[in-house]
This record gives sequence, structure tokens and C-alpha cells, in this order.
Amino acid sequence: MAVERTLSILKPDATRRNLTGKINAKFEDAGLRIVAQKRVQLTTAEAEGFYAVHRERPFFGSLVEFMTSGPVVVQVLEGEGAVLKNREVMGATNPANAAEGTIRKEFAESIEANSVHGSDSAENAAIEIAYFFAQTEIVA
Ligand code: RTP
Ligand code: MG
Repeated sequence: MAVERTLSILKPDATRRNLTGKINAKFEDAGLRIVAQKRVQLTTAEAEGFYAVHRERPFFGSLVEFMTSGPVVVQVLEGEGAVLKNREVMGATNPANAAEGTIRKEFAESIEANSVHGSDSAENAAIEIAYFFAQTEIVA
């Protein structure tokens, strides 16, 4: 399998509860390497732009409000099959459906405040990484 990169976000519910180290340990234990990372406060416009694909969904307004409710940590994770591997480590969107040992099973508060974001395809990963990082900020 090829070495890939994916965009990860530790969401405001995770930063608020001081869980960034515990979540990063899950990524690293799974063989993913954090090759870029920064803590940022998203503006409403930035969150709306990032989630533009969900603009018509009923939860869009609430999601944008949540994602701007506190700092987030945006990251680039690198590894073999990183996109799929990260989504496996994250677990299902709704923590009620997340498998044992996953980040969302262990830490998520609700379907919205579910602690982490991960790109859903290699194509979207490239777009999402470029949304937050310059090439020079990613150090493998
Ligand atoms: P993500 O994009 O954050 O990695 O999560 P995902 O692919 O598992 O979920 P997606 O369907 O892309 O939804 C994006 C985020 O929107 C929030 N959400 N709320 N209230 C709801 O029914 C609902 N559904 C989704 C979650 O924060 C989800 O991660
Ligand atoms: Mg998604």
C-alpha cells in the first residue's frame, strides 16, 4: 500500500477537555506520523469553507457554530494507507456506532461533538491539506 497523507482535525470538544495528547497517541500507535500540526481558532468563514460540501445539510449551521466554539488542532497524518487507517482509528461518525478502541468510542460526546475529523478520500485529503497548510509547513 502506498504512503499517503490525510487531514485530521482535533475538534473543540477534544481541545476543551485537554485530550489532544491521548488522541495523538492513538494515531501514532496505529503507525500514523504527525508531519504537520497547528492549533488554530477557526473563523466562521473558514469553518463554512471547510465544510462547504455539507452546506445544504440540516446540521450545517450547528456544525459551523460548534467548530468555531473553541480552538482546534489541524494536522497532517502520514503513513501507509493513511486515509483509511485514520478513519478506522477514528471510528463511526456517531459514537453510539463506533467500535471498541476507536477515538470516537472512547472520547466523543455526541454525533456532532465527535472529537476528530478525518479526510474521506485521498482526493479530498489533498484539498483539505492545502486548505490549512503550505507545503513548507509539512515536514516528513
Ligand atoms: P468528519 O467529516 O468530521 O471526519 O466526520 P464524518 O465524515 O464521519 O462525518 P460527515 O458526514 O462528513 O459529517 C461531518 C461532521 O458533521 C457533524 N455531524 N452532525 N447532527 C448530525 O446529524 C451530524 N451529522 C454529522 C459531525 O461533527 C461530523 O463529523
Ligand atoms: Mg466527512
